[in-house]
Amino acid sequence: MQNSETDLVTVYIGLGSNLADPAEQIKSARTAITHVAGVKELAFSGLYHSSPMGPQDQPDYVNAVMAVETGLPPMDLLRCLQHIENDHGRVRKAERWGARTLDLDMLIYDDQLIELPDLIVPHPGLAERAFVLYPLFEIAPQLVVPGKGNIADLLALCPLDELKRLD
Ligand code: A4P
Ligand code: MG
Repeated sequence: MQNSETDLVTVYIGLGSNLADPAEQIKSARTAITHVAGVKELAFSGLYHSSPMGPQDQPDYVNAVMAVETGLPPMDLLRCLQHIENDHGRVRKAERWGARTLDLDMLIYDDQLIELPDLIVPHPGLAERAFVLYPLFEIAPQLVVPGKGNIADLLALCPLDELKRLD
């Protein structure tokens, strides 16, 4: 059982939405995550407007990144995030990278490298995605991404594209 302070780890979660009032979906997901037992918010980035990666016949996205502290093991936390996606009307379709009300990706879990059938951490697309790296850098400029290197170095290699921080 994980119940001592020494078992707490920092986890970074990527939030994305491009349907049904995306900014509200992100804010509501933030609240839902902070209500998960054993999860405490450490930081939350600004909201970022981004062009869709993948199929282009879908609305633009709103993205953000959140840091939390938790004692939950990785798979338990993933299941909690998937419940929150479902509660926000997430429908999983066959098309890869299609439109969604809410996507919650576990970007980083402590210093761990995880390769399970249902969970790969750090998230495989992290280093190539401006809509992940820029909000992540905003809340954790000194971060070292396990297996990938300093966030500042990763950012320097990733064009801003059409990413815009919303006020
Ligand atoms: N899974 C494995 N590793 C993880 C992880 N680290 N975090 C598994 C979360 N889930 C992880 O996810 C598919 C499976 O990935 C799950 O069963 C889980 O066990 P999903 O949420 O059902 O489907 P998905 O999100 O469509 O798949 P995928 O390939 O993970 O897509 P991404 O990478 O999440 O990208 N454009 C912009 N501008 N902004 C976006 O946020 N997001 C996507 C989705 C596409 N285009 C985008 C954005
Ligand atoms: Mg996903």
